[in-house]
Amino acid sequence: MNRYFICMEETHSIVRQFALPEPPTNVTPLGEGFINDTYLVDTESEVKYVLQRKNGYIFKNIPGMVDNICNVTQHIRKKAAAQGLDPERSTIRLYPTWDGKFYFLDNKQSYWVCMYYIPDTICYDVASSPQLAWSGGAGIGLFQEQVADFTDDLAEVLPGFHDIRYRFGQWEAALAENRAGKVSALAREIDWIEQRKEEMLAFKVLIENQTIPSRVSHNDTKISNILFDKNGEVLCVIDLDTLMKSSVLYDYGDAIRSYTNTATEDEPQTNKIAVNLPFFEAYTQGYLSYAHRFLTQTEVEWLPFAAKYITYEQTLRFLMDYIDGNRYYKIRHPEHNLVRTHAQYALLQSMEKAYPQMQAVVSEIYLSLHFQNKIL
Ligand code: GN1
Ligand code: MG
Repeated sequence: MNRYFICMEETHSIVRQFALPEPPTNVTPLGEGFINDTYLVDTESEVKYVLQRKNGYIFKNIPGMVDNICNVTQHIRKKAAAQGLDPERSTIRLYPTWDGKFYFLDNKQSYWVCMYYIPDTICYDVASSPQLAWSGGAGIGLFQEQVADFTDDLAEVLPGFHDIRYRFGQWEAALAENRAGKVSALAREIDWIEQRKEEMLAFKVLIENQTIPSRVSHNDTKISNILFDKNGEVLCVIDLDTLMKSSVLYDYGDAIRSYTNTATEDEPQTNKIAVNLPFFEAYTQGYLSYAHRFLTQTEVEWLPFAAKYITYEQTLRFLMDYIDGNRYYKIRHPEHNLVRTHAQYALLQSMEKAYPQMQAVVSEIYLSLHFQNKIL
């Protein structure tokens, strides 16, 4: 109770550093992000804001991240206006501090940002229908299309983020350090990672030699990072912390990892976890309805593999954090990262079984969109 009070007092004084059009009244915790601390800011009117403390343990260049966000969201607002969409509901808007910066650095060296809260929106943790999955796919396709002609530099906020070669380096170091003393009890889980190293690296080589191109991508497209309106239509992609130039296949893979899971990311009963193929098909339909216009044929061919790649990478990241003493992801209990590891691995296994169907679905949708394009 006391801690909560102090924390809320602190957030009140932080939010007053930002030049908001309306003065803040209440500040309360918001959402379930694994990384940052997020608060909802009320005002006397209907207008609300979101205050967020960025995670300085993970993000080492927060001014660079904030620059990325300001530049890309400005680009999206212009695009959205030209497309007849409401720019203020099509992306996030950061507010400056009274001295004109888009972040505030407090006396504990924590970085804060403040943004407009887009009203009448819903955020989901799991997809509840194929329609919602379709809409989420269309949202990422539209986002990628809107940023496809953004040519300015972007800070590489998290170097090696989806680079499995880099992750294997971290993995070796974590195993050698054995910080939480768990390694000897995890032979089975470690083997899940080791067995698949080669096929994952083979995909990474295609990105390294630019057979698969680099584009502006979001890099964290799980369903809870998308806002939907009350009719289930996608509005915009949020949590732009990981905007970088990398392969857009990671965005597709990360979204499939989350939209097609029949259970939550930390479901302890792994027999409840599988890839939902109708949702896979719906997401892919929505996504390719935009993305077929700019993806190369090679990118399209590798979409199903990207889903396995990101699910594998996520299994590795949860397990590595468990081995490392839970320093990266927020956890609710000491075994949380191990439960998440098992859940991701169950999803990966299900994708491996369903892989031929996933490939067939992608190529059928792509071909039919191309055929329609030719005859229109
Ligand atoms: C983190 O910030 P959040 O909760 O949207 C993580 C993602 C993981 C995800 C797992 C910067 O995303 O990479 O896929 O958790 N973000 C970062 O749910 O590491
Ligand atoms: Mg995030």
